[in-house]
Amino acid sequence: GYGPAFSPTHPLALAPVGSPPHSVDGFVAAFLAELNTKQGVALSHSSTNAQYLALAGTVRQYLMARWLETSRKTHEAKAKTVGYLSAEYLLGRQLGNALMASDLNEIAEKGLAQCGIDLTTLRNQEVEPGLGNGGLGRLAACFIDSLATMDVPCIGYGIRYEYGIFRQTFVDGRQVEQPDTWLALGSPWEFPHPDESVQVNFGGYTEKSVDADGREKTTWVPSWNVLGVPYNYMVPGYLNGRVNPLRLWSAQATKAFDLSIFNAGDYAEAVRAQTFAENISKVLYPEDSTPQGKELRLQQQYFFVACSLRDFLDHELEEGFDLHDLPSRIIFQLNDTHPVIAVPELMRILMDERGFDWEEAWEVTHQCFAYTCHTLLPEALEVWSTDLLGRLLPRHLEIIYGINDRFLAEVREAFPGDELRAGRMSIITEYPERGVRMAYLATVAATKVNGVAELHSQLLRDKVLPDFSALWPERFTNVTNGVTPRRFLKMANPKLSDVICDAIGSGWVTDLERLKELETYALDDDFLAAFREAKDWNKRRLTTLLRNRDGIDLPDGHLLDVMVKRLHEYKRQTLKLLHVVSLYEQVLSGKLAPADLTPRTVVFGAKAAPGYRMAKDIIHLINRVARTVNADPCLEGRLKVAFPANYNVTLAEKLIPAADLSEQISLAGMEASGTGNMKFALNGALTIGTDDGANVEIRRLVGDEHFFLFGMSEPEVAALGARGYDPGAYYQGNAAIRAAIDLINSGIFSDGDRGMFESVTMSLTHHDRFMALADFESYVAAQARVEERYADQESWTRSAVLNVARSGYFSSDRSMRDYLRRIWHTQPML
Ligand code: Z15
Repeated sequence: GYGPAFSPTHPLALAPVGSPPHSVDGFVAAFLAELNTKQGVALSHSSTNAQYLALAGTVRQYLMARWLETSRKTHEAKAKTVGYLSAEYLLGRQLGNALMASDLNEIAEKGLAQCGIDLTTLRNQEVEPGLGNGGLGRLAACFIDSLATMDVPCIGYGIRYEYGIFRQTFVDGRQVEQPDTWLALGSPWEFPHPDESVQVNFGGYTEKSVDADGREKTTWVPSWNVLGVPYNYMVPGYLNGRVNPLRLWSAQATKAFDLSIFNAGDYAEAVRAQTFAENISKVLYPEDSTPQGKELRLQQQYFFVACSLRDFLDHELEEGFDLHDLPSRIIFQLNDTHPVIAVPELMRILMDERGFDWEEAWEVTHQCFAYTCHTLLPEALEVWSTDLLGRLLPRHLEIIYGINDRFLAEVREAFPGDELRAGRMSIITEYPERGVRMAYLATVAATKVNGVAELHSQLLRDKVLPDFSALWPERFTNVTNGVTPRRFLKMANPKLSDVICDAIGSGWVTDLERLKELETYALDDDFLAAFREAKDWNKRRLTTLLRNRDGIDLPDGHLLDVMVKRLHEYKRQTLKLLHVVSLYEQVLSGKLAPADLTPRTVVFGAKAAPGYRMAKDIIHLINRVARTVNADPCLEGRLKVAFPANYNVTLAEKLIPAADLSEQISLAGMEASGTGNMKFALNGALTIGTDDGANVEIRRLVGDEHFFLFGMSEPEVAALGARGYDPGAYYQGNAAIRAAIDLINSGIFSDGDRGMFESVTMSLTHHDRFMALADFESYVAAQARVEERYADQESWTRSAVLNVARSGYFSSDRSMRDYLRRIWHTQPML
């Protein structure tokens, strides 16, 4: 049996757990009941979508009882909970994960087959919830998966965007964005709870008064409000019966608001107001690492944070709970600065609503928050203008000033007479306009501040927040990112998973360091053959997918060289592209015989923020290079470029397992961590990469011989920057660079239009902040080492196996253990 026996007298009156039964017959019965009574169709007349919804509903039934039971146990134990606050969750498809977590894969496959339905077809029906941009949102999804699997109480809080990250299409090689209508065909994984809606206030002014005891009191008199409606998603642990909630908030107009306008007789105005309120959760901002500072974005941030705090305080804690003890029950993890407005919000609640004085409120608030920084790019650090903040959240701005005053007093006490330092550290900046530096606010408030890889955490201390780490050295720590082995190895790579299980059993799925046991198999010919067979199978699967999805032909037998990530200049997609153009140019000019090319297909996947001109120009260039290179017979089919549109989690799950070579080529000191790098290594791709982010740790663990390092180190980058980077010198001084850039400027990729890619080539040769040309020679040399190794398939495969065997550290389960021990001080239940 599953779970405790049904007890009608139990206060929660839970239905029988484990029903419907874990059997093919039980599954079919439940599935048909879902199809008939929930979807309202007969099997014989049902669409694929109706079948998918019915299947999702059936799987949901299995998880439901576990969910209620988890919630009951957690409340009963009064366990400390992790409140993960994140504006993004890039979840990926839910069906496969839910089937895996509840061990229903085989049963579902057999049951559906009895109904004449193919499980894979239904899986492909699902539109993934793309409620995030890239690494930061996917990290949140990995973390909540790991916490559920490790039996740690966690509530993920976020926003239920009606439109997630845009769908990317290419028109004449240029990116065109389409709205992501992920909810259009129904959304079977969510449970709306309008009964638990929360009101969120905005605008207005504050009033000071003196209460009966002579204490000064502040009241916020807001001018408008919206309703936050929670939608719960199940976050199932892997085969452990735990299901944690992910609670995403959707904005709705409040009744009171509507009514006052309706009563005034202005029907159209009332409807407009409703639309205005609902705009708040309408769409995900598509910028990754470059915030836009738009009012609606600040509304989103406060909206979900206010809902989440209210939800936890009013619905998760028992009535009459003494909020002085709040830190024993919750730690709110701030995923970047996006939710940092939670800090003044908790202060406001404690002081204005619960009668705490400042010191008491600050003590509790300080213990309840921890902050993760995900960047080093100055333009990625959020600053909200005090003008905007004062209009939207006047009380919060007052509190932020209060925090800053007390903080600066502390700085002056620690460093008497050092006014420069106090000025540097102020949460309030005066330039280019008066604004609140959200990263400083987060750092001042948090018990712990962490970076996301060792190098990043070091640079965070030394370069981004040096004054803060001097003041509070013990506050700073590192937690290196990780990825969930369930989705990104077991589910995405079933063939390799089987090969691994045959060798070392299945314990690695929840204890990834066990992959170490594969090391001895790196010399076992049968194992190497099975490993290579899995890689070939993954390549065939990808070939079929790209043919059907994009009309792209992947040639057989090529080295599959993959660069997938958001398009950003610091990630240097242009460096990879210059390598391609250079190979092409050498063949065109007769310097290289096509027969000497290692047969190679370069795959790009990347979305550009819609307003990021240079990124969109680079996408255009990649597509134009692909068009020309792929069609030129002089290459004899030995060099291809594939750029499937709309790279997302679903595509990643097929692409990564097929890759031979993982491109992680950011300028050292720019990529905070990277997590794609971990997924590739774990799936047996070798990395060509700079000494940046988590690449540093990957290389250290897999070993130098199994990793292709190139490029300047971070200190070398800093030194070159200090001397002054002169890209023109590299262009003039390196014939291959000059030939490649000149080929782009020749118009060969642009129907003779020599100016089409001027923005890109001018940037590379005149003012490239990310020094692509400086690393070109070293990159090309590393690619030559790649080709040499690849020519020896046995040696390559051995390195690939060792990459898998030594990547156990990069499980997000390990990241969660680090957060638990270093930051949260909570424990798994049982
Ligand atoms: C984002 O995806 C990341 C950082 C940001 O500041 C924003 Cl706004 C979005 C990424 C980092 O670029 C990447 O290096 C890191 O691995 C990821 O967050 C998760 O920490």
